Amino acid sequence: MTKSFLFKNAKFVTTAVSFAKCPILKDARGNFLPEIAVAGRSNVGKSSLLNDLFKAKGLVKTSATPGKTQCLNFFTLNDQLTFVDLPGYGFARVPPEVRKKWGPMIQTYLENREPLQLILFLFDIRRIPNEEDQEFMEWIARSEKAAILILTKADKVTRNELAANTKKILESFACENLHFLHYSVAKPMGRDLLIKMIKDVFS
Ligand SMILES: Nc1nc2c(ncn2[C@@H]2O[C@H](COP(=O)(O)OP(=O)(O)OP(=O)(O)O)[C@@H](O)[C@H]2O)c(=O)[nH]1
Ligand SMILES: [Mg+2]
Repeated sequence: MTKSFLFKNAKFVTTAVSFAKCPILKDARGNFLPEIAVAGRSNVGKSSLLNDLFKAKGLVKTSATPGKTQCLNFFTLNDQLTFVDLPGYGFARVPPEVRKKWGPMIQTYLENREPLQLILFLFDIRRIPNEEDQEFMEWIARSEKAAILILTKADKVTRNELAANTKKILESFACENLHFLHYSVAKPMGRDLLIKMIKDVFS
């Protein structure tokens, strides 16, 4: 059966400070709502992408200062899907005791969260993956969930750079059959394609 998902009526549900505190979200029939996690380096544009996708300015807190999202923030869309805004990794200025908690929390979530069906891995189109990014990609692979690589801030590069950087990033991650797309909240770009790709995962 193909289910039609409506990309409207986004609601903030709760903030979880640990894996154990993640909410159980079910539909009227008692089935888990399919869950989509939004992951990636700090400041890559995770919260901005969610606001853009939801067409709900300000529902998800964004910031020019990296490290804004420090917990797992849960949102539902039309009471059909759950989206989770994950804390960003790789931000050096976060105190070590906080960083020590984040890594295991995100890893535990990705590998054990039952309703989780899709991981959106956001990566800045202007960067080349480093060791930390590769490690994160390995966590995603280990979770054995569907994943889409989203190359963000596409408005910040020229057309030529977009093509050249995309090639380098995909080569560096060396993941076969990895679905990817370009996204920009500023231009705007990628929203319709992302919605289509999400629907395809659940059809
Ligand atoms: N030019 C441009 N700027 C963007 C885009 N997406 C996000 N930004 C900016 O990037 C900064 C970080 O955005 P956030 O959405 O808060 O990033 P985040 O990944 O949620 O960051 P953390 O919560 O710290 O992990 C903000 O200043 C945004 O305005 C984009 O597509 N284009
Ligand atoms: Mg954020």
